[in-house]
Formats: sequence, C-alpha cells, structure tokens
Amino acid sequence: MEYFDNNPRPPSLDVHSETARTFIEQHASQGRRVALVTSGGTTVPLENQTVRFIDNFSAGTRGATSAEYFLESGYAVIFLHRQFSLLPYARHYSHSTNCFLDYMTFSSSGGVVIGDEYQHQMGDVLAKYKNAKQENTLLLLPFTTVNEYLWHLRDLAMSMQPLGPNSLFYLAAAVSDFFVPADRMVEHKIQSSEEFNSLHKPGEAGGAEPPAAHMEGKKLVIDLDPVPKFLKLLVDRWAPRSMIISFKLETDPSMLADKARYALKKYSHHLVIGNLLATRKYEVLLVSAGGEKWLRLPENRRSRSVTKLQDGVDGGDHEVIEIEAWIVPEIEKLHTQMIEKGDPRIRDG
Ligand code: 9Z3
Repeated sequence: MEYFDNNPRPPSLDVHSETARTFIEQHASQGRRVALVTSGGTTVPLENQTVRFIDNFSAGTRGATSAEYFLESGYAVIFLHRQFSLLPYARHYSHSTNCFLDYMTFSSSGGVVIGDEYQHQMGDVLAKYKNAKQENTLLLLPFTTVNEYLWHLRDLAMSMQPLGPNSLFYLAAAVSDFFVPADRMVEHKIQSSEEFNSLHKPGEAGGAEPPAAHMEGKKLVIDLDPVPKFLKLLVDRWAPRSMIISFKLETDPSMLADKARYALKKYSHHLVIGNLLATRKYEVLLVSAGGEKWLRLPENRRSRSVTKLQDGVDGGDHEVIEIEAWIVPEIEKLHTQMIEKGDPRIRDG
C-alpha cells in the first residue's frame, strides 16, 4: 500500500514486533485465543519535531475495560494503546479525580497499607492483574501518532495470521480520519510571528505542495489528507481469517444506525459496534450480518461516579455494571460460533 512507502516506519516497531511475535507464539502453542484490542486516541503531529498536534477526546476507557473482560474470558490480549491512556487494571486507580495515594494509609506500625474500605475492591483487581502477569496474557504496546498506529496494526495483524480464526481484532481506538503526510510535514516548529514565518516557503516540506500546516499572514492554515481506509486492508489482506470488530462513533443519534450498517456493508467484517459520544458508557448498538441489537444498561446500574473512590456503589442500592461486561460475552459467543462452524461470511456465501 502506497501509505507505507511514503510514511516512515516508527523506530519502536522492531522491538514491539519481536515482543508480539514471542507472545503470539506462546499463546498459539497453548491453543489460546488472542485479541488485539486497540485503545485511546491517535495524534496528528503538525511538525516533525513535534510541538503542536491534533488529538481527540478518547481516554481509552472502552479499550482498557474491554481488555479486562477479554482476559476474564480466557483470551490473551495485545493491548495496542495510546501512550499514557488508561490501562487494564491500573485504570481503576489512575486518571481519576482521586490520586492513588488517597487509597493508602499508614498502619499502626508506620508501614504503608491500603485503607480498610478499599481492601476488598483493590484485592480483587490486584488478583486479576497478578494472574495476567503470571500467565503472560497481557501485552502492552504503546503508540502516539496515527502513523504509529497504522504501522503497528498492519504488522501485528500479519504476525497474528498463524492463529487463524483464533485471532480477534477489537478496534476501539479513536483513529483520526485525517493526517499530515510525511512529504507535507515541516521539520521545525511553525512560527506564529509574521517576522519569522515568511521563512517558511511553499514546498519547504520537500514535496511539491506547500506544508500541510503553514502560516498565511496571521492565520495558521491546516490542510489535512484523508487517512487511507485501513479497515478494508485489514479485513481483506492483513487478517483475512480473523474475527474483526470495529466501532463507529457518532454524535448525531439519527445517523448512528445507518453509519454502522454502512460500515458493515462496506468492509464486510463481522461486527460494528455503534456508539454515541454522549451515551457510550451505557448503550451501544451491535450490527452484524445476523441482525441488530441494542445493549442498554438499566438506569440504576449506570455509573454516575465523579470520583473513583465511589466506584461500584454509586448506582443506588444496585451494583454498577460496565457495558463492556455485556459487550465482550456477546463477542465471545460470535467468535465461538465462527471457530466451531466456520466464518459466517464464507458459510452464508
Ligand atoms: C469508539 O467508538 C470507542 O467506543 C470510543 C471510546 C472512542 C467512543 P473512550 O475512550 O471512548 O472510552 O472515552 N471508537 C472509535 C472508533 C473509530 O475511530 N472508528 C473508525 C471508523 O469508524 C475506525 S475503525 O472509521
């Protein structure tokens, strides 16, 4: 694909690729299913020596939470995530309004311990975390830019091919639709002051066109290219025997179902999970060749917590449910059917 000829291979990929191959081999030999979970936002740098970049809202909650449920369902998980976004298990105690130190206290002997009220909840998370470590079932691979994301996705998909239908892609990362191609990226910080920005000339980035981000008088003009349709390549070429699940994010409720159906038709993969920015934590629409279904948490089971310290007890008398606890078993069911009965796309012609 032309994209990979024209945009640089990230230096981190060699090491990540090698680590992933060892991880995949281990689980292939143990007959375990492997899920690649992508998570968090991708950045679009405006300069090679990056001072400024475009980003999106995603904190990686969907990905980190889902990864935990995949692990619980017996999958090994490659967690391809935006650096410093939420991580499985650690997410319960990071990026929250409460500092992790708030969970700790001094024992009578002066040692540091977890506060009595958090022992149970933290013990639970710790046991699962330790188990994933001991079994080596969770591999954390970070990316930052959309370019790093695409290179990693392609490379990991190809490394996962020997797993055949035992591999699954769960594409929850919020991937930018637009980017600055390498040949239209300036090397140095864009100068905002008119006295200095005239030094930037059209074509400076090396290509025939002006840099994608440049000053025109006092204005910063940003002219982005579309990110190539990588899902088509993933489905058709990089991971033709895998189960592939993509997410569709919208803000306008009237468009969600149509956009999810459109994506399924266009890419012919297994499942599109539609979600709205405002309600994504408690309702999602599953669209597959087998039909459509809303998963919706009852009002009294939705987390209303503003502080993590209250997690798990703020749905009134009822325990809070994370919608990923419902999404992942649905996927596991579809995946089992695919493994046992064959790919429905091929079976149904
Ligand atoms: C999603 O829709 C995820 O569910 C969210 C999760 C990003 C909304 P949070 O991190 O949010 O839990 O706050 N992912 C977006 C998927 C996306 O970008 N899809 C692209 C597309 O549909 C590529 S597959 O074109």
